[in-house]
Amino acid sequence: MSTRILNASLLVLFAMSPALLCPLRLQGQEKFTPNYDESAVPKFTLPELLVTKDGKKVDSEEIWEKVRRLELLEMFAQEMYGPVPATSEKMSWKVVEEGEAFDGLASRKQIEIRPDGPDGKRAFEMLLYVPNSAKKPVPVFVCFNFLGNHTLSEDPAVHHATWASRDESGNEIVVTSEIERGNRVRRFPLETILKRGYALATVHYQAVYPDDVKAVGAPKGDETGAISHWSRGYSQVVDVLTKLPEINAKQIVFLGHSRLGKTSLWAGVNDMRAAIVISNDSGCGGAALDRREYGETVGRINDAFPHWFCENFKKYGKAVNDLPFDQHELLALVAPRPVYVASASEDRWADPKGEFLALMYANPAYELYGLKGVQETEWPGVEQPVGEFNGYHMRDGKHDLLEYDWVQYMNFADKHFGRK
Ligand code: GTR
Repeated sequence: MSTRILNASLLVLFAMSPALLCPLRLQGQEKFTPNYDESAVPKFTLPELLVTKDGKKVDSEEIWEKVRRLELLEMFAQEMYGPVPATSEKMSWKVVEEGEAFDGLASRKQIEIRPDGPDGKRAFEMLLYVPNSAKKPVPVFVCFNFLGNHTLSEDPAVHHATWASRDESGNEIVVTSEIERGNRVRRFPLETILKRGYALATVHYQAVYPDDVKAVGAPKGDETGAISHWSRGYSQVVDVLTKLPEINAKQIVFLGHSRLGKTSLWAGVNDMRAAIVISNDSGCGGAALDRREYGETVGRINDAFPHWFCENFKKYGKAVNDLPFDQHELLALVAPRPVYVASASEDRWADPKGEFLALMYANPAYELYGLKGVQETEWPGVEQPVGEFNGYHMRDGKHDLLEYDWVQYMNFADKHFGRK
């Protein structure tokens, strides 16, 4: 194996900047101009959430769970994400470092996880902070990060991000991120989180599966795409967390931003151990309705990221109305567990209104359980969190995950976990 260092600016460009990327013409592809005109959103009819494929009405929890939920799960796996591979019983893990952090506010563990067992080649590190003063076991947010565990804070003990990948000739390489420590502090207000009694478990997403079509190739047919691989990473983390006595296995929250918001949703749909599922600015392929074609579209996302979804999804790029589902049905698959969707006012690329509408149209699945989803029928204004059982807010500003968002998520989790 050789070692290659990616320089910071390159990584930032490819991992972080939808606004920078969207006007670019992708090699060999038509130029994409996003629609930002609400009056140009095409008229569409959403597939019926509570009608089975053979036309039967879903009017009970039982028919939902035994028939409709399974149909939808299968369709999303086959036509969009590719199935999430099961975690392996052979998976092994060990604490490779532990200590105190943030002047005694938290205990830190760095845990090496080997998905294929102790002799397996692949490994990734989970960073876990647990608040010291909170009564154990504590609730936990699982939130993967983009640039490495060492970018969450200035904590000097956190290992630098490295991950296995392949170069253009297919040779295995180890990539080390040169991003400086603490670069992503704004996305993880750790002291706020820890002081409210929540633990945080995070993993650098590329350590789980490279976000690079040259390295991983594009999946064929209904083969597993990158979002499903990252989703399995969330479940692997849960496999470990549920064995730690300091963690409350019944209070695990899945959260992710952007492509990782698509991931936290799909991971939470597949893994019932997620007690609450939260999508932050997940947009196209996440919470936003596919059929609205506002901002990023199914066609554009498949062109730009051919490895994120399975190949079958590509056929809907020019025929979005042929999709046998829409994203409200993905959110409904979280039921009867609470789901929270958040947007940002300037994040038009992710279609904030389409994210809200999908949540609203997921309500009927919750109503089967006697639960009230969002009760607002109008898209709420900036920084007016809404919702009864489920939740939504639109933060003021750009595509990002910021303290304002975290505070809403903790308020929401407090409510559902019966915390003061
Ligand atoms: C963009 C992509 C979005 C979103 C974003 C991100 O380039 O178009 O769907 O996932 O990346 O993950 O930052």
